[in-house]
Amino acid sequence: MKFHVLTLFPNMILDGINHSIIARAIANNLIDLSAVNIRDFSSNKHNKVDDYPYGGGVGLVMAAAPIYNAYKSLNVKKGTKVVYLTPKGELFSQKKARELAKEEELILLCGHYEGIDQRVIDEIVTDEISIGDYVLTGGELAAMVLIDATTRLVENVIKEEATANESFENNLLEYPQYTRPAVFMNREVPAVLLNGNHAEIEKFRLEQSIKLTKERRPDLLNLYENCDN
Ligand code: 6GU
Repeated sequence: MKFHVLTLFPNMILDGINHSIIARAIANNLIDLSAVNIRDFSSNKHNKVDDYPYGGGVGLVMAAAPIYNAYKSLNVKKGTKVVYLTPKGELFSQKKARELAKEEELILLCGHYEGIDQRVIDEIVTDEISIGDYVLTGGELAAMVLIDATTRLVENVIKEEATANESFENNLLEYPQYTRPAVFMNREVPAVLLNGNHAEIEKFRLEQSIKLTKERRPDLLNLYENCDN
């Protein structure tokens, strides 16, 4: 899977995400990451990419042409999704990450300032995604969140079992985990985890998941009860 990021801060993406599992996925050619600097496609002698909003108002708007030209330079196949990261977008989810992980190639457009000229959005963008109900200074961190969540679902990046049972996959939060030692600061590992009875362990973990979800995310629990687990 190939990610192309259109951004004014390519190094934020390249330095930010090239670590740990994502770095290994890149090294193993399971994903490819390129960051294109929108500023390189400005036709202005000062490399200006933003301007005052028509109609007035605070802040600057990113102009359409440099973004469009940066997009065209990628020369992607027809049908390639272009995701604009914006607080106005659809809320990102594990389901959306699963969907995007099936794509061969993906373009991520990061905005800054007060937004992007609507006409280039209408011309090239296929999906608008937000990562939560708060405002970031730009789309780069959101793009990195999307790349991270999507990459770990790409085949062979991590063991499939590792993504099957985790939080959100079945609308339950994950059960607590323990490792050695068996006693830490007078706190013991739950005895059921030490007895080797796998049916009992599974039952305990499901109970813990349901309890935690009930306390913290009752909205998810409704989804869990209404699906066939
Ligand atoms: Cl995708 N962009 C910005 N600028 N702020 C956000 C966001 C995206 N998602 C949540 N807040």
